[in-house]
Amino acid sequence: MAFSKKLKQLFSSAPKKNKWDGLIEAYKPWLPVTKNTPIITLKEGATPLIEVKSIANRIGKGAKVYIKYDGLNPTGSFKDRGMTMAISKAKEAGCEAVICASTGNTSASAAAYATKGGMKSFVVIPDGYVAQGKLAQALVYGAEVIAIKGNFDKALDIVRELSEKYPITLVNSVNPYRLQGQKTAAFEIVENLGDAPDWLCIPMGNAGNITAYWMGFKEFFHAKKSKQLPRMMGFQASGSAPLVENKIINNPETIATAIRIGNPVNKEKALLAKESSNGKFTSVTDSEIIESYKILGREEGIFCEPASAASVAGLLKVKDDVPKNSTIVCVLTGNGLKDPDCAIKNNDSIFHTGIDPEINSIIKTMGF
Ligand code: AN7
Repeated sequence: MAFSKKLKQLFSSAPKKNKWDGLIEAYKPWLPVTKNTPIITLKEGATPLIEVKSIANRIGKGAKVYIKYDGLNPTGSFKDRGMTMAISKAKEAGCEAVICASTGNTSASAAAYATKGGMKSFVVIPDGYVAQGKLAQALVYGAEVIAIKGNFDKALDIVRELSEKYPITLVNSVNPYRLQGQKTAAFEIVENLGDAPDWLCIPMGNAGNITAYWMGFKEFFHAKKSKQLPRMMGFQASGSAPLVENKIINNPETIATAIRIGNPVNKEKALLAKESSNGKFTSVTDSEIIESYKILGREEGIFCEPASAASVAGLLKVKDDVPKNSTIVCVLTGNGLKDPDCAIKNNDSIFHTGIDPEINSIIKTMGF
């Protein structure tokens, strides 16, 4: 057989990967888009659901635990799900510039999608409290970065007022299209598991994501795509837990800078999600967050940012409440690469430095 014919055969029998054109294409009937909406996408969504036995073993009772690894979105966080919608709708409305306040991930995502859509982006961040990776992203994606001497809550107050007075679209989660896009993560979980889980564990900052997940689970339940609804288990860092303590926190503090938020804008909606799902909000300490962060890295090969590890830390904290044979999904909202400083400071691995570049000294270092 001629070589070229063989080659042709080989290619035609190669398995074809399913085509994925982003979550708006995938879930169009469920989203507020029309044929006139220009779809601005970086092919976000379709993130993996990974079983994590090391967490299940710590719970026992036949629990099955999965990670929804949303840190694998194009800019490394779940924000891309909401941003593809917010930016597409802003483009449809003829908007030329967008603005957001951010603890980091929203700014990275807004910058990337605005650029993809040919729009300008301004991001207002708390000076000194945004992880390096996120700041790097906003700058590389071409945002204009404004770091203020104040926290996220202050930044959000400012951008809300600004967007009311000037022709610039606000893309924080007060923008309803954001939550519409984010609800698709719940759709994916139901499709992967064949039903909704018993529990959904999720970190909360501004509480937009928990609101979006609840919306997604309800929509699929009412469309009979799932037989049940999950209990919504929300977790906050203990130094920054306005939803657990039921009061505004004026000076929120936590190692999980992504959720360093003292006055969540989606508070009412999140409380409704908790009440209607028979859920529970609990706080976890920074050391509990770091403990889970390390377990995920060392025992599962999953690197998330500290805010994301709050969902797993929370699950382990309330593990005595887990009913027998439960299916639980923990959402890991952001990629570990976002916050390299935290990673370098918080691990139990061996790191030899200043070693002579000779085989003998390396062998000695290795303990042989
Ligand atoms: C990794 O980027 O608020 O409860 O400005 O980055 O929907 O606010 C980030 C929030 C969880 C909390 N995990 O989500 C921002 C911002 C990570 C995050 C949250 C955030 P919400």
